Amino acid sequence: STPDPTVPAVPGPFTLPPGKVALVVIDMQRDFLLPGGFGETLGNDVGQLAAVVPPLQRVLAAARAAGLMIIHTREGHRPDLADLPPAKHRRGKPSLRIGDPGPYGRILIRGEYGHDIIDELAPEPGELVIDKPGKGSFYGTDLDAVLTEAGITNLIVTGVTTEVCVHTTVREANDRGYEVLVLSDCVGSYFPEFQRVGLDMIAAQGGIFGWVTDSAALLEQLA
Ligand code: TIU
Repeated sequence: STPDPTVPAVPGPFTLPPGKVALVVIDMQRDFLLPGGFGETLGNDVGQLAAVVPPLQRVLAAARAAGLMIIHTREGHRPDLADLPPAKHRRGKPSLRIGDPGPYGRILIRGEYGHDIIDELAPEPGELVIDKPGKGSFYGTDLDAVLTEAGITNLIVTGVTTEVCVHTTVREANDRGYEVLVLSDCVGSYFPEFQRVGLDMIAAQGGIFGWVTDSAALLEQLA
């Protein structure tokens, strides 16, 4: 049998076992990416995240063509806020809080326009959308059960933001035994220094949480 394909990465080649790889696209929601959404109400420059969209569109198209399992996540809460911990509701000094009416509907509430994924990366029929109440994609969701049932062992992780929902998800996945590859140009942070250090932290110590490469390296293997 031929060896499984690999992608050049840091700290070493990342294996793509056929049928066992899923692409995870984290929280590419209007509330995080568009002016006036939750990300901006937290005081962030949402323009920092825009560069992620074109390479992520290319990766999504290639993953679809290669037949990879594709999972989108969305951070958000029930309209009655029953799943919103008061500590999360209170946190920070945002100009608008979760559940408040904003320019794209109620901030980070399921079913609202701003809570949904940007048009450029809209899920296609058959792709899984995981709604999550926290920063990690495993906490309070059935993601682990879904991946286990599908026989997925390796995750390619993309989305926003690098040091918050991406990092939390990568750490959760690593502790659950998944091999995780993060695409440096397909994850984004409001803070350039967090982007750099966040990526370094994943691959340091021989890959303490996982591997890091860029979209071009992956696309060569998926083509
Ligand atoms: N604030 C911030 O950087 N991120 C979040 O609140 N959620 C995600 O990262 N998705």
